[in-house]
Amino acid sequence: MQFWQGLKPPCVLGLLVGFQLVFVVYFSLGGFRGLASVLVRSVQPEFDYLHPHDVYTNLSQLGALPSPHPGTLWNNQQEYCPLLSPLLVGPVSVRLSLPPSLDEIQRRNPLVFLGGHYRPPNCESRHLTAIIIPYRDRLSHLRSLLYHLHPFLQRQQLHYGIYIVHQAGHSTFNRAKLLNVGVREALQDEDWTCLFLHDVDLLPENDHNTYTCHAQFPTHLSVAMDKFRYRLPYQQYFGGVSAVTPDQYLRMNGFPNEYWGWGGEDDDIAARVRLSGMKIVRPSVAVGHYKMIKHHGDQGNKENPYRFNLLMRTGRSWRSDGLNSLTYTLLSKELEPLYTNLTVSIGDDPYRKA
Ligand code: UD2
Ligand code: MN
Repeated sequence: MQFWQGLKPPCVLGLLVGFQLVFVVYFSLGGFRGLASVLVRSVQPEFDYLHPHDVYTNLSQLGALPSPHPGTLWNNQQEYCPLLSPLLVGPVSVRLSLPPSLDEIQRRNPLVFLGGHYRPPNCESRHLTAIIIPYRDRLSHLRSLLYHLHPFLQRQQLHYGIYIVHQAGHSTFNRAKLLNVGVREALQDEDWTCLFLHDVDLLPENDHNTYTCHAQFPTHLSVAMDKFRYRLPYQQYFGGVSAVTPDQYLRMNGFPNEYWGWGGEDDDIAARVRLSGMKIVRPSVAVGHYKMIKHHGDQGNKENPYRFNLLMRTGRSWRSDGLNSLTYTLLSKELEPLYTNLTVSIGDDPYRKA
């Protein structure tokens, strides 16, 4: 006998209505995914993005500390900085228009020394992070980023340096190749333990999103951007801001050199992570908030029409196209007050129509 044969009609009706209710609730929560996200959200940290702090909060404390010269250590036996910086404030406000002048930014950051380097004045940082920014002709974005990033990184008590890799000339832009150049040049300066690959137009909104590396796996940090309504656009997405250790970088043979123009290179890098036996790790969506300064496409960075063909080849080409096939000419290296400027000639797009 089936169990419902023993039930009276009102009970059967009650059961049916009950099931219906469960389904309505289930779908209104967006099925399993929605339900999971509701449950997961409750254990993630909550941040109040409606009331952000000024991005220079807590920095006067650093300036007030006696330091013989900005950027030099008090003594050679300093203690390590705490695991979690006591200076963090969570969400910070982002200034998207009218960035201050470079002189003004320099005045606001008295402890940053030549080349855009910084070390905490009162403790030894646990992390040595190089920020590498592929760049051409985006001065107002660069000023916004420098104004925002210097105090942001100082509050995280990092030993850091900012590198602008400036593509000389007017040939098609090549973001991934510039990143390769930046890594190679930065590692000649210091034994950086973490290499950040950073778009010039992305401003982090939460200083708990620390600019440090995962010991085993490459990290993707810009997981929740205003332009994608604060969601990850797709699972393998690796664009915007990401980070690798020098070991991870070597293991994946760096980045491709063959992507000229907009698009595809970030997916190629994500594929290299997988092909070299690693995976992508990410901070939580609650922490990885970014704002992108609005912009149009650049003259010399048109959509790369070959990107899908190139992506199909990555499985075969990643071992031969990358760090081990990189060629370029360093035209100049200038230690500016807020960053190191590397001007490089990286050659020409072979497919560019004359
Ligand atoms: C997306 C990705 C970016 C990259 C790109 C495709 C996000 C937030 N970012 O950016 O990481 O994968 O697609 O190539 O999804 N740049 C210059 N001058 C130029 C052209 C580019 O400085 O003339 C630099 C600059 O650092 C810029 C970056 O290259 O942020 C990426 O170029 P984009 O901002 O034009 O492309 P976008 O926003 O679609
Ligand atoms: Mn952009």
